[in-house]
Amino acid sequence: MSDQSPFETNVITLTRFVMEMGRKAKGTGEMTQLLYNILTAIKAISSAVRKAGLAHMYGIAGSTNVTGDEVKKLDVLSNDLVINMLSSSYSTCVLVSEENENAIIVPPDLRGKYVVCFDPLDGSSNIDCLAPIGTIFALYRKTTDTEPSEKDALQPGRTIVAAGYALYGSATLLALSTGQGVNCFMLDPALGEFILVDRDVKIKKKGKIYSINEGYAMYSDAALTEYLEAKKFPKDGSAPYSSRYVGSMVADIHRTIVYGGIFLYPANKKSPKGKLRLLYECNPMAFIIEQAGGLATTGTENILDIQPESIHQRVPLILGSPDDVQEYLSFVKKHQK
Ligand code: AMP
Ligand code: P6P
Repeated sequence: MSDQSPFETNVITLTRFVMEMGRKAKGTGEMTQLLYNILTAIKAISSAVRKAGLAHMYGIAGSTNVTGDEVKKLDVLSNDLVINMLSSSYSTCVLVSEENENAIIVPPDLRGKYVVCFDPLDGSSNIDCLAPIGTIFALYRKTTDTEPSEKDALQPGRTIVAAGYALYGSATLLALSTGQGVNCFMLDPALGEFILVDRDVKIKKKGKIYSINEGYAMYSDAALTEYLEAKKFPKDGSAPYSSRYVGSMVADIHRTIVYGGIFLYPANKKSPKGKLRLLYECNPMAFIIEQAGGLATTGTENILDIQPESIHQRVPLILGSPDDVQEYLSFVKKHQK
């Protein structure tokens, strides 16, 4: 049920929401400023995503538009937007982006206390077919007093202080958690503001949808094969689950939060460590799912408990409604040697 009509005179914008949370926290204002700057980048990405076709921002970097200007590929543009907004917020010191091989160390005169790991445009392989894509981010506090380095980003997801994702779908949605639950905001293009639409979102205890790329069935282990068989041919007389897979993590996980069910990108013979990245895909999503009452696991340990070893490390990811994830884990347990 929507919380706000866009025509109300007392809408709760994300700017207002973040400011109120900041006042309550009695902080220095650094996190508030950081969140504001992330939101500005997301609004700019949303605008670019919606104009990409007109401005020829699809396709290969280095193409030019009708006026002969160099246009950047959407994911390059998104990455530049996030890096520039984060670096200029006076609240960050180390940035880790899916697009950059090495961590970005913020110049000393611009530094603050936060480490931010982000995927500026996840699912970019779906851009040209207009499938939903997203931006994912996680904020950590720098815990060392040494010169900022890549090592400051190697923190378990349990230490996340804020995480969120933007979904550029039929509308632009932002889901944000700073550790007190998950709140969802919809971008009102007329206002240029995100409006609170769902407070303290909670995932269903059990859903009826599984989400996995079944094209990899030949690479799956016995536990996964048996689990999926049980979803398709239930032996207890219940209806089989529906299968939904967009192939864009933010879209598949947001649907899982809204409708319930399970999203799986497990390890398999093709990707022995899974495909999804720990620092800027799995950790932020696991933080949000746990804040919404769900579970997120590799199949053998909670995602948020993993001690990262490298900034682009891949891990298996199974997350969603607690009963669904626990049921999957029961199949893993059954097949453990
Ligand atoms: P700061 O001094 O602004 O970096 O804030 C210190 C701590 O207070 C942060 O790490 C958060 O845990 C909390 N905090 C500050 N501002 C906010 C905010 N806008 N929303 C939620 N938590 C906040
Ligand atoms: P596959 C998109 O490329 C992405 O990184 C995630 O957004 C998505 O969940 C996954 O890869 C899809 O991978 O192997 O099913 O195409």
